Amino acid sequence: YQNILDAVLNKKKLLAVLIDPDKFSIENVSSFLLKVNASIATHIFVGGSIVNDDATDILVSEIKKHTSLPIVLFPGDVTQITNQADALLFLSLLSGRNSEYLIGKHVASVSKLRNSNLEVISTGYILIENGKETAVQRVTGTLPMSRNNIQGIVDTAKAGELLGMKMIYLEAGSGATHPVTPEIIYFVKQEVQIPLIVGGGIKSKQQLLDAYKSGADMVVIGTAFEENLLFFEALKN
Ligand code: 1GP
Repeated sequence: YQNILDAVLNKKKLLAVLIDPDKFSIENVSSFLLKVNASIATHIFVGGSIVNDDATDILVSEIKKHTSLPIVLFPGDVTQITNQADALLFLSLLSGRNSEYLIGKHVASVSKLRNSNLEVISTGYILIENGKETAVQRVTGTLPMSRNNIQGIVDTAKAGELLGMKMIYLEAGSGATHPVTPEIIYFVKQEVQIPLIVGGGIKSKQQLLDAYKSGADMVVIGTAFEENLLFFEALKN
């Protein structure tokens, strides 16, 4: 977390490459990580909405062999927590009203976290409508916030900060048709002092730059890299 705070303080923008254990095969780790290591990526996130029980543990152990970037868990469920990683986003789904994803899963994860070395980073997670139904929506049984409800999104982010959360994550959903708008990012950034993460549906350099310019401290990209390794090159300059 200190590493992220320092970057924010120095106005350095961060990029997390998301690896979903459900979509990624172990055989591809070394070649994929070669690309990641040579890119502008600063972090690796590992997680997904639906993942088999041991898949995260096995995948993170393999990733560690091929990179020195920090590996941060971005779990869809308690089963995705593994001590092999460096840190864990302790996500609370603030856009929904499903108590399981606000506090229930957190309580259930304590037996795993109590004796672990993972750095646990409390993160307010806000799902925003993007044009199609997302896996987060299906799995959590919650609705995203309307992209027109900017004040509602800003207030939700602020409530997370007031609750003591360390970061806010604005999520359009993996493979989103429309990423979170620059306007939403801008107004949330004006309101909260904690680091702001933005992800979901970012597929071009322009969209990445727009997110940064509007105030995102860290951007998360998964699908665009999964679909086209050349995207790493496109981001180089
Ligand atoms: C999803 O924000 C992340 O949780 C990344 O989304 O796969 O669309 O890049 P993409």
